[in-house]
Amino acid sequence: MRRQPDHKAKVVFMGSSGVGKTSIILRHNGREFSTEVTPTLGANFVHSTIMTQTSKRVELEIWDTAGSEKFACMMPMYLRRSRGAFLVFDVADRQTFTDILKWYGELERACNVAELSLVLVGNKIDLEHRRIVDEMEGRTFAEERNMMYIETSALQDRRIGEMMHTMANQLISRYESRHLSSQSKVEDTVVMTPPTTERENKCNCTNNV
Ligand SMILES: Nc1nc2c(ncn2[C@@H]2O[C@H](COP(=O)(O)OP(=O)(O)O)[C@@H](O)[C@H]2O)c(=O)[nH]1
Ligand SMILES: [Mg+2]
Repeated sequence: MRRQPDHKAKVVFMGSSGVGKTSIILRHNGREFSTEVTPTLGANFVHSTIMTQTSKRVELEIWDTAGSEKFACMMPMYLRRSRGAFLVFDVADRQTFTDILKWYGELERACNVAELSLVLVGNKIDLEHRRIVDEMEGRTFAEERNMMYIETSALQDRRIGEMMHTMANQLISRYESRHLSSQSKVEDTVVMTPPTTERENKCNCTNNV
């Protein structure tokens, strides 16, 4: 019989359009890299079970924005009940790094950031010759906001697994410290919202990217 997860958590991807969020998720999901990524995954989330360094099974419900990063009004709904967030920028595009402040602000508006596991992700490190944001700058920014930091390449499949493990390790240690005295094993059951259709995703607010 399949072992039940020790912990389940919703995690979201945030970051400006084009930084590689969908590519990272597809890569993690075992798909080949494609230069022509459709803006949606067909569904808004995928499930992935990660074994942590303490041999705990953490089931992640990984949400892609499905294009909704273009609409500020989608964010509160998207972030609802999330336990963790990956904030992604493109190391070869400074504007996407500057935009991280805006995404962080969205998180602060919608959630209690102190309770979230946050990972800042500098993607596209294969574009080393075009790199604008160096590792030290990214790392310092992350440390100042209590986030972990990792650099990845979805194109070359570099450190994608490690970024998921970083998140899972952080989630389980937070979960265990919250429930130190409790007997319950799986508490944060995620409400499975059916995927929204493209049409339902449209809203009337201004495009914020
Ligand atoms: N060179 C390079 N290109 C990437 C990488 N990740 C994604 N891309 C490309 O960047 C573009 C945008 O990717 P996408 O996953 O749609 O970004 P999203 O809008 O953040 O979901 C696509 O053309 C991808 O092929 C990477 O690690 N390196
Ligand atoms: Mg996308």
